[in-house]
Amino acid sequence: SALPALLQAAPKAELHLHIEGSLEPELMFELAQRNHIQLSYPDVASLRQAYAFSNLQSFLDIYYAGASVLITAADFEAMCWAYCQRAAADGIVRAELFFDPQTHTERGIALATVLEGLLAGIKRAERELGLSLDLIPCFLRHLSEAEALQTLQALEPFREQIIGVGLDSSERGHPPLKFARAFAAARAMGLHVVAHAGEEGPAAYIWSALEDLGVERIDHGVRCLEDPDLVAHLRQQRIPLTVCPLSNVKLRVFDKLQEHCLPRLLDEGLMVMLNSDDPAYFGGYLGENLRQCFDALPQLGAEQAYRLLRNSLEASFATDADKHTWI
Ligand code: ES4
Ligand code: ZN
Repeated sequence: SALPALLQAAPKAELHLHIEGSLEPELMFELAQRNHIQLSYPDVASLRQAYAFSNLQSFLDIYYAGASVLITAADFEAMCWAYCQRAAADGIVRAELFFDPQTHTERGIALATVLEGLLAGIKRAERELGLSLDLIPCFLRHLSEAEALQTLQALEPFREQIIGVGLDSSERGHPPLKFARAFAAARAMGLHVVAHAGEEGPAAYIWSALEDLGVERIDHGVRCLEDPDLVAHLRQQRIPLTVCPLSNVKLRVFDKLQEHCLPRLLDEGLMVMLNSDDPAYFGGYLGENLRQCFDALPQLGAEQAYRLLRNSLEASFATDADKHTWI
């Protein structure tokens, strides 16, 4: 089909991208060497071989170990700039980048260092690539709500450098309700709020993210299909679901792309779009997600392509003025 070539060039937004998940093995080894950090794998090839995951947790263990090579602002800048170049090559005009402050502060890296580096990468990409970029720090849900509240407090001096907060990491056993007060505090600061829900966790966690946290978008959300009342609610309220097909296959949410529920989500009239999640770990950036989905899923055609791309721009937290230049 000629569709993928057209899709590649069309303007689009990426709304579910963990910047630490864009750290390619080559850069990881370069930073490890420069910072005198010993990785658990001898080289790029053996590290890549370890990227065979059985579930979310088996990925997270390797992903947090990989992030340990990030020490200086220049390290964060290099990672961010590398992602932005890949994004621009895929026709991305707008990206909202997740990062995990606690992964770094727990290792003794100052939040100011993390932000200095990421913002330097962002400024360069805005200037040299014309991208529109913003940052969304996420709370780690395997840690306590008290730690999330401390993180939010640490972010207060950087309020103007972020547009929202999210919730990520191990989903099962950590329902959204656990973070109700942290999210209420974030909303009181005027921040946008999103949360991972219904990736490995049940549809009830999607309800809880909406009702207990007040989120504006659901990250993943693919398990909503298990609850018809929830599907009706998501459709009526036009709540965006930031779907990540290659991630879902790598983490065994679906056995293969041919079995992914994306066509059904679209048929149900839901506000879905494609995202790469952790592209360095899951086998491809946004363009690759689009290509592989349109190859594997014959139910997808031009109509669905248009909706996915339009939804991505519409569901973004960009200003209406910016959205109008893209849509
Ligand atoms: C993540 Cl795929 C996914 N799910 C939950 N938390 C995450 N952090 C980075 N990638
Ligand atoms: Zn994610």
